[in-house]
Amino acid sequence: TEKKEIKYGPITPAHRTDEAMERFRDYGLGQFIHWGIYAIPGNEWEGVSARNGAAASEWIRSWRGPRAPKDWTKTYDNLYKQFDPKDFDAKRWAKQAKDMGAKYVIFTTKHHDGFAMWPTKYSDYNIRHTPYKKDIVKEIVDAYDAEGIDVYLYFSILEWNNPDYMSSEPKTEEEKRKSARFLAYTRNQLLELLENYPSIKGFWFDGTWDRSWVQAAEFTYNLEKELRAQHPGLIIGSRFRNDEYGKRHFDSNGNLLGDYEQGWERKLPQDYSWLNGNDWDAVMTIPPNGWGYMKDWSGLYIKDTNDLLDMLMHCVSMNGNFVLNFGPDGQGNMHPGEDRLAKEIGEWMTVNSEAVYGVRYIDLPLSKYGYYTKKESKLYLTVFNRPVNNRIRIAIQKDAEAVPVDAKLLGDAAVLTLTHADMGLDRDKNTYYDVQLPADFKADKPFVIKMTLGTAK
Ligand code: JFZ
Repeated sequence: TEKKEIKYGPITPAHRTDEAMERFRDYGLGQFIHWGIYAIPGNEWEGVSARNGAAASEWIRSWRGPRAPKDWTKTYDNLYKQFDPKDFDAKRWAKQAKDMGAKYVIFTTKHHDGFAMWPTKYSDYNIRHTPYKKDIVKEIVDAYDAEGIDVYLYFSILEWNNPDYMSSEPKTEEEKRKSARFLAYTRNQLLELLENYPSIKGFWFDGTWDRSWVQAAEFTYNLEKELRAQHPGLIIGSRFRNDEYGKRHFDSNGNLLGDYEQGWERKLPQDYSWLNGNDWDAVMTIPPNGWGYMKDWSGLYIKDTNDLLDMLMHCVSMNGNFVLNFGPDGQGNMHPGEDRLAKEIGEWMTVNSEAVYGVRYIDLPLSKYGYYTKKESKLYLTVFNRPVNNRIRIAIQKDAEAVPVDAKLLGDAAVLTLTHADMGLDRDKNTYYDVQLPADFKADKPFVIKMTLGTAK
C-alpha cells in the first residue's frame, strides 16, 4: 500500500533505546491512582450507586445517577469545598506501592471534571481552594520519589466544566477564539507540571478523542516537541495526539504515535503478534469498571489476587507493563479491598518478582500451565495450572538454539529433576523437557519455575 505524506507523524523514533525508555521496559508492575473530588460521592448519590451499564465513579458528574438533584453539575462542581482528606499520607501510599512491588505510579493530576490536584496558576478550580489547601501532586511526587518509584502524571485534556472547552470542531470566529484559549491553557498547564515536578518520567494522557483536539494536529505536534525539549527522556504514550488526517494512536501509515501503545485499557492482547513489537502498558481496575473510589463493591465481581497475577504475567510475558488501579476515598484511605490485594500481591512478589522485572517475551509454543518470561539466559514459567501428574512439560522448537538445562522453584533452593522427553511424534516441530515437581510440594498460589537456557546436549 502507498505511503501517505504525513506532516504530524511520530516525533520520537520507534523503539527508543535511551535509558529512560529502557527503564520503562523493565518496570513490569505499576500502580494507577484515580483521586479527585469524585472520591467524595464514591460512585453514589444519596445511597444509590452506579450499577450494570452505568458509567464509572469518576464519571458521576456526567452520569448523574437516579437521585441527582436538578442542579447536579453545580452540586458536583462545588464538592471541592468539602475536599479535606484528613487521613491522607502520601508516604503511606508510596510505602504500600513499594511493598506491592510497583516500579511506577500514574497519578491523576486532573480528570475530566477539570479539577486540578495541584495549585495551578491557570485556573482557580484547584486544590489550593479546598479546605485541604496543600499541593497533593507535590506530596505524591515527593513520597514516591523517596521510595524510588517513578512518577507519571495522568492528565485529561477534556474538561467538562471549562466554558472554553468544546467537543466539536470550532467553526465560527468566536469558537475558534475559545478553542485557541483552551489549547493555550492546556499548554500552560503541561509546562507548569514539568516545571513544578521536574523529577517525573512521563505523562499519561487521556480525554483526547474529541474533534476539538483531533483537528488541532499542528498544535499538538508542536506541543509534544516542546514538552520533550523541556524534559529530555520524557515518556508519552500513544493517546496524546493524532496526525493531520485524524488518525489516533497510530498515524495513517501505521506508525506508533508516542513511545508506547496506550490503548490496552481493561483489556489485554490475546496474542503477542497483536502488538507488532511495540512497547505497551495495560491499565486495570479491580472492580469490573470504575477508576475512582467506589463505596460499595457488593454485587460486583472483584478481581482476586490470582486474577491480577494472571494478568500481570500475561502482560510481562508479552513485553507489557501491568498497571493496577487504586481509587482512594475522600479521606485519603485506600479501599480495604485494595489494601488486601496490594498486600497479597506484595507477598507474592517478594518471592517471585525475578520473573516480572526486566523480563522479555520469548518465542516458545504457548504453555498450558502458565506464562513464560525470559531474562538473559534465564527462563521462567509462572504456573497457574498445575498438572495432576506434577510434571510440567516445556515444549521447545526442535531448531531452538537454547533449551532448559536445569530447573528450580523460586523461593526454594532444591534442584528439580529435568528430563528430555522426546516422544518422537510424527511431524512434530517441538521437543519436550519435563520438570518434575516433588509430590509433597504444596502451592496455594501460582509458583515460578526458573530454568537456565543452554545448549542441548
Ligand atoms: C478513560 C477515562 O474516561 C476513565 O475515567 C479512566 O480515567 C480511564 C483510565 O481512561 O477511559 C477510557 C479511555 C479510553 C478507552 C476506554 C476508557 N479506550 O480507548 O478503550
